[in-house]
Amino acid sequence: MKIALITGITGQDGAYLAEFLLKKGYFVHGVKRRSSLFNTDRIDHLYHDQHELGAKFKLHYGDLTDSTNLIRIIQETQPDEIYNLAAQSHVKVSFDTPEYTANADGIGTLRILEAVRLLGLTKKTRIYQASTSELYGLVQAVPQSETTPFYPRSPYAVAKMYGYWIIVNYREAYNMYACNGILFNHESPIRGETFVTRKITRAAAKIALGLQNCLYVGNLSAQRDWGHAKDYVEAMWLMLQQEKAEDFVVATGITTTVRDFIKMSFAELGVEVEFSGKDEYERGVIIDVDRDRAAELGLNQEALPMGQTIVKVDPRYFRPTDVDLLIGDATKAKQKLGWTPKYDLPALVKDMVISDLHLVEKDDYLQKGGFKTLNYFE
Ligand code: NDP
Ligand code: GDR
Repeated sequence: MKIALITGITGQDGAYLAEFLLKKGYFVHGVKRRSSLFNTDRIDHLYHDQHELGAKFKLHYGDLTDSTNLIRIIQETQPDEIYNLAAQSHVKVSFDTPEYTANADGIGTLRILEAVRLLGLTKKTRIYQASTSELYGLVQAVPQSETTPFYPRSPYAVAKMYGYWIIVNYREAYNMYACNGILFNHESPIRGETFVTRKITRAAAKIALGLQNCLYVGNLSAQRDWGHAKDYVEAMWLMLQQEKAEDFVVATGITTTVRDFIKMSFAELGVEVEFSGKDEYERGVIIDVDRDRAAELGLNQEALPMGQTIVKVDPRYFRPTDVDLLIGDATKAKQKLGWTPKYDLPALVKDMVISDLHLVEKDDYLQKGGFKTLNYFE
């Protein structure tokens, strides 16, 4: 039985990858951080009591900033494959916590490589590094491929740049099977709520149900190549099954603005939004409602008056330096790995919006039923 170790198992990709590998018959070990509340929501369905016979999923407390802990976990688990997905992964937050981000995302990658090397596992253990399209940063050329120069535009991207090159260096210096997946943005119903797609789909669901008035966002003109996380974890696995370790771009090849993602999300709920104005004065207004679609979804149509402003720009969400345009060329992954995505953008948007609609409805139901504490002192 193959053994995998996933760092960042409690995150979006960690959860999908863990399920994917368990289905392939792997024993999956995961590194989770200690937190004051349970942080395993995304993987609870995979967990079985360790006393049960045949449990093939085990979690270990750990942190990428603690090398002794990583050495111990890797020694104990003796993995055939390590997927290094753990990171402070929010670009905007990296401007607020640049040193921590460098430590976890940059040096954290080095710690994994050194642990494998010091433990004498360089021949046995293959390593996947979660590299990112943020490395391309300031546009040099499009579409971006494995040969496009990097120009990182945030502390996050600079930290990931260190991670990228230290993987290449250890591959060349110690002949390790270590590779970078340069993944473009990938989303899903379990995407973190502060990334723009999930923020939009959650807000669209709440606004359509009359539970929120307006969605506040930053740069509406940023363009991203958005795919589905389910498709992308398969590419990670494929990268570790090759004869030779190489780096691959994983992307859909289609780019869309944040503005259009918003329009598509509301359209899924039967709400047509039109934008007008410029920069921080840009607004999104309801110009039509497909009453049949709204009724089909059981939406409160009173909550959707024509002409209501439901999207506004708040400059607080602007970044000191942003990445304007990402569009990936995944030809190499398609040819060498045989990878093709199953989801296109409309299917991704639908998956996220409908899932959020159900989640928001459930939450509202619990709140109205008094099952959610609103104030501790009342
Ligand atoms: P998430 O933010 O959803 O998950 C990040 C994971 O890393 C969480 O499990 C988090 O734990 C864990 N983590 C954070 N800091 C540490 C630390 N110091 N030590 C140990 N664990 C830590 O990210 P995604 O799943 O979206 O992304 C996975 C990886 O892929 C990340 O490295 C990200 O930078 C990279 N990436 C993501 C892309 C995307 O579009 N999703 C695209 C390209 C690259 P906790 O739950 O406790 O917070
Ligand atoms: P990104 O994702 O920075 O590409 O990093 P995010 O969804 O945060 O931003 C995408 C673009 O949308 C613009 N934007 C906003 N972003 C957020 N979060 N909130 C807003 O309100 C908002 N309004 C506009 C941003 O300025 C940006 O241009 C993600 C992460 O998963 C990284 O870990 C990963 O490496 C890259 O994708 C590829």
